[in-house]
Amino acid sequence: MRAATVLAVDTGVAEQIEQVEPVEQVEPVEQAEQAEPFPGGTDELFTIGRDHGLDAVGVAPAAVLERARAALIERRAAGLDGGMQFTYRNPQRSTDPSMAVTGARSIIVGARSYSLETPALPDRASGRVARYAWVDHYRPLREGLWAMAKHLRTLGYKAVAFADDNSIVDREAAYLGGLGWFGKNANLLLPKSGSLFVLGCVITTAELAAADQPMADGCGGCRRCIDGCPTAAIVAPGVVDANRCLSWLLQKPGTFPVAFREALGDRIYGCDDCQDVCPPNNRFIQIQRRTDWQQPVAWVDLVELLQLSDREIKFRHGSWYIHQGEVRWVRRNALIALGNVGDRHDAGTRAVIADYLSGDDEMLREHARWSADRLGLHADFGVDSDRDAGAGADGAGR
Ligand code: B12
Ligand code: SF4
Ligand code: SF4
Repeated sequence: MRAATVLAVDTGVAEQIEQVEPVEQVEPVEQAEQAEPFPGGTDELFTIGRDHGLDAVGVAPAAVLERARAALIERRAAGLDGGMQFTYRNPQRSTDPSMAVTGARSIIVGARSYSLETPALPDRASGRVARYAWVDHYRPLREGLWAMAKHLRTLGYKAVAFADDNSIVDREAAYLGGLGWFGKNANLLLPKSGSLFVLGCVITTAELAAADQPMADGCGGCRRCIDGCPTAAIVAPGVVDANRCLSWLLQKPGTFPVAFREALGDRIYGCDDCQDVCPPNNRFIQIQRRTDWQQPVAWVDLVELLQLSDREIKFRHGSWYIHQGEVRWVRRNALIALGNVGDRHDAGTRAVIADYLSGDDEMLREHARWSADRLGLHADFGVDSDRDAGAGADGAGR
């Protein structure tokens, strides 16, 4: 790999006080294409990205992401997509940078650490939030990407930043840009830093020197993520079956599969198990951030969450992906988690389950019946002790 294309990630604790300004929404604009070769190297550009909070930057050519395209098509045909849309909706589009930016020549890829100090587990029944969602890390990531894009625009190039957007498959772009290797858990791992990074890119008409080759595999004989996944969702190295992946099942609309409800444990948003067991994530000191712009939300009081109004849930958890903004999916997840980790003697827990058992949403009533049964409260509430009874209660498989 060309040394100049990747900024080495600092392996020491780089405490950074983040002063994040609101991200300026810059609409893609049609600009005259700059035909001249990019002046100078990429150093100045990368420095801009780093100064704006990116931990690693690289360049991939703006060719079609052939491997990702084939994987999307094959996995959808095999049913491994589990009904996801995202990049699966239109694989031709999400793997072709020139459909995002006409005349694209390069993809500048960027990574930003989302490692934070872990807040203590509260003493009340709490739902667990995956690390990447403790604060909105995409906002500062986009800010760093847009800083580079704006610089390119001042030089006359087209440049648009994307992060967690269905326009482009981020991990494959980052891999081709030399930022890291694909772990067996399908996450991209950065050397000496692990996988706790969000990824994004700038697609530009500027012709930049790309990584000569992707990074070599760093997993070796390890397979801890495969063995550590609570639902056996990693069906082959680098291949996740979304039908079994708790991270997707928590986002997917419909009835939560009964077979995976106990395995869900206390999770209400995202799942970190295949990263928590990963040696590089534990071996290396992470780039820890201080988040002055947002208080990390790692735990959510389940009884309180189940009592909030729609508006309050959206206000508190607005950065979560909630299918079509319907907060009943958040409540569904919270009911299962409460069934798994709640205290059957707690008055608040009993009251909230009783409320949902008599609510007007049959999908939520069914999940409340499951929780009551799981907590051994079926006799108290007069519900059948049959946790399989609710499968397919409402709205599955959309
Ligand atoms: C859909 C999606 C999901 C889905 C499906 C995940 C998946 N594995 O595809 C769900 C909802 C389950 C999900 C979960 C998570 N996601 Co997600 N997700 C996406 C999204 C929107 C698209 C991903 C995609 O297109 N996948 C399609 C398939 C085909 O890609 P793939 O599995 O990566 O397949 C590649 C490998 O198999 C590899 N490959 C091919 N042959 C071989 C052989 C070997 C041996 C190996 C190892 C690999 C390999 O090539 C394939 C093509 O690139 C991206 C954002 C984006 N726009 O790209 C974020 C993204 C991938 N997610 C991200 C994160 C953080 C997560 C979670 C960690 C969140 C959480 N804690 O719950 C989990 C991780 C779950 C996991 N083990 O993958 C980050 C990943 C950051 C990183 N360092 O890798 C991304 C990039 C978002 C971002 N912009 O930062 N996600
Ligand atoms: S996110 Fe959780 S369920 Fe999905 S593959 Fe990783 S460990 Fe398994
Ligand atoms: S747990 Fe092991 S096999 Fe899985 S991604 Fe980490 S290093 Fe690779």
